Amino acid sequence: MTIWYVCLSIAFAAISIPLYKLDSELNFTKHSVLDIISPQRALYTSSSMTNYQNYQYYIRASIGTPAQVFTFMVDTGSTWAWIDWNKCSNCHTGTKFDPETSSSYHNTSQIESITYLKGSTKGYISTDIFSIGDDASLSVYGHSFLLVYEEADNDNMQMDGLIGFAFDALSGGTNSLMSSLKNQGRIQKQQFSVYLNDARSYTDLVSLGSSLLMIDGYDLSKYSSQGSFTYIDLANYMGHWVVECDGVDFNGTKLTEAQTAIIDTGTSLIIGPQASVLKILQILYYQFDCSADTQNNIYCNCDSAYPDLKFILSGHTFAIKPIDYFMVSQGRCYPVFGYSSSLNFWLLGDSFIRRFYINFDMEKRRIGFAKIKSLNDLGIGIESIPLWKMLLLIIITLDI
Ligand SMILES: *[C@@H]1O[C@H](CO)[C@@H](O)[C@H](O)[C@H]1NC(C)=O
Ligand SMILES: *[C@@H]1O[C@H](CO)[C@@H](O)[C@H](O)[C@H]1NC(C)=O
Ligand SMILES: CC(=O)N[C@H]1CO[C@H](CO)[C@@H](O)[C@@H]1O
Repeated sequence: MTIWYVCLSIAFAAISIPLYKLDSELNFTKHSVLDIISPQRALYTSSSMTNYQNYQYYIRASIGTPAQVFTFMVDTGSTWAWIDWNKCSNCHTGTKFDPETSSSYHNTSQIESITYLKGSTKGYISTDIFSIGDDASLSVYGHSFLLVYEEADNDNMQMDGLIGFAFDALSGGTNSLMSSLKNQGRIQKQQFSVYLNDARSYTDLVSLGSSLLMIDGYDLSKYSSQGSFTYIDLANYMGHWVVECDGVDFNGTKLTEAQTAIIDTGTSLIIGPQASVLKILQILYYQFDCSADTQNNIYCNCDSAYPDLKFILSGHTFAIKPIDYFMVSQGRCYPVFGYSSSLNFWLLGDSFIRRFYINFDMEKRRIGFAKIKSLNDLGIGIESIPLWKMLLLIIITLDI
């Protein structure tokens, strides 16, 4: 079973995935997670949304008149929005859109296909009303999306469709949802912020609160212990949320195979150049308390200490903890990364993003990072506390 999910609209050759297994210990389905609010009020104060094994975060939005409600992946790695057509026979399991019952639906008859790093979709470019939130308070008219009639390799996807939050350059100039919201005067600034909670149990969810996508604003005091964001300008204007990467530091070894990094909520894990990822695994294997199982998967002793993984983005260091790059399975800590020999950049997905409260500023073409509050407030230094104990400590602390 593939345990990560990638959505990035770049065509690539096959990607290799290390054979890390996820078994029943981590196989818990959590409830609630990605809520949306606008600065003024909550569009979602509570919801029955699902954080699927901490690896897929999604929101609810509706299309059409009357509104048909769906779950959508929030993907900063692509721009088009899409939903499956109810006449699609090979599409993945999920709720599908019925255009015949929407009085505001329009079919342009044009066909568009999108190839993601993993998976692909093909559909008719269509327009309809898109509304974010149950009460439809943030809605746009005539928003372009793909009504999908064919797709491949989306079986792992837990949500019905996808909404892209990258730039219009990736959709050939067609308005992204953020652009439509701005053009129709529904938001003031084209910016949004993301908080992904790190829920490893139901208790965590209750303590950490729902994940949140905030459109046209941010709430630093609620999600971060920092008073301001550390902003990094985008490395280019090709359409992605891409920043310069000066290198990656792991226990004093500098990995310089990639010069850029893409911040992608549509990717569950961290994916990088094969050479860099293999070096990380080698360092763990040769310098730390790690071994290889019969299938050559590297796993580590959860009672030992491990280094932070530090990404140096445009001169600023962003460190993630062992808890972010390990997955616990049958008492073993498996480092989880994806890699591809054809990848010359880092794809920093949810396991990186969860460490930060992030402001995506489309107008100034920059990304602001602020350390998240929850873990900082516990005052735990992973370097001095073994990973397994830290996991327990978090759960106990949050239980109080
Ligand atoms: C996860 O749990 C569900 C429900 O108990 C089960 O159907 C599924 O096979 C499990 N998946 C894995 C990978 O163990
Ligand atoms: C959209 O138009 C194309 C071309 O006319 C047609 O083949 C297709 O069935 C239409 N799709 C929908 C959902 O109406
Ligand atoms: C340069 C560096 O940080 N090296 C450390 C790598 O990890 C080992 C084991 O924890 C340390 O002893 C080194 O100091």
